[in-house]
Amino acid sequence: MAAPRTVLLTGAAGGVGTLMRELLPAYGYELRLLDVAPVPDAPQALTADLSDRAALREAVAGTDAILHLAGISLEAPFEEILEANITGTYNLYEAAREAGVRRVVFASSNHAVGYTPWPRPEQGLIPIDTPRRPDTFYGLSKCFGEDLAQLYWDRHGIETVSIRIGSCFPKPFNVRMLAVWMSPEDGARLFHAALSAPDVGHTVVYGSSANTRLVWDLAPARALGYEPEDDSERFAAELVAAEGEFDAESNPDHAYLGGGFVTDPPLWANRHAR
Ligand code: NAI
Ligand code: 15L
Repeated sequence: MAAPRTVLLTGAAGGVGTLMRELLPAYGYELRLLDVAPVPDAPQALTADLSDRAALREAVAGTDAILHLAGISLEAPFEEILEANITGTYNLYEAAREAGVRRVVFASSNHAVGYTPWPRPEQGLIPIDTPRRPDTFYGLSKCFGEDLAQLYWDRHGIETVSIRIGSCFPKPFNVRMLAVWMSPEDGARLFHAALSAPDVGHTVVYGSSANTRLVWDLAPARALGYEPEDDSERFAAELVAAEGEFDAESNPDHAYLGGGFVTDPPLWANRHAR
């Protein structure tokens, strides 16, 4: 596959979308933007819902690849997740199939495997083929997205890299995130690798920086050519001072990979809305 140039960025108004609008053009991409919300300072962006199939057909026409970030990014009632994340992702793949788009990068999430117990040091890193254990309807929708990607590769030859993103924000904001944080710059490196690596079929990877406290295997991401340069450890002293050390034995928020999504997803959703 020739390196993609024109990339449809869905979810362009969101947190990661805003960061990638700034960072990805330096890799040579021309971004076409789509979001149900207006994208600030981007009058050319398409304002459309993932339920609008005609708008998706227009959005994908002439693009080389899709970076699919749009959707509900926290826990929500099942009907809302169904419409935005499940049916919406299906609609987008159908538009890609009809238009002949050959590569998708799908923003999956650690919450597809959120019920994985936090590994003790002697257990080693969580492998990419660990059984899926979604922690929420949100995590379940990411499992669906990964399976949809597999189907569209096997049946239609559309390649996807599904990235189980940890926490992609300018800074980690709790001690759990010290393990799973992906700096925006490493996020751009990983999205670029996922967009440009040859012959990915459907590949699932974890997405984070090379954190000192890493709990999962970054080898599948590195195999795409991803070379992370950041480590969350520079934020550790401040976060540990505020919150205490990470404690998988006695803090229920630290018992599973999915953190607070496992213990209290509605509370997490509210607390996290920012
Ligand atoms: P966000 O909530 O800030 O942005 C999502 C964007 O999608 C919003 O701008 C929203 O308007 C748009 N959107 C929602 N429903 C839509 C629909 N039906 N049609 C069109 N647009 C719609 O989320 P964030 O943090 O930017 O995450 C981006 C993607 O990465 C999401 O799919 C999320 O699940 C995934 N992800 C993010 C992580 C993170 O740490 N930020 C971690 C793991 C996964
Ligand atoms: C996610 O999937 C969410 O979209 C994001 O907002 C973070 O909460 C992240 O996971 C996380 O686990 O920290």
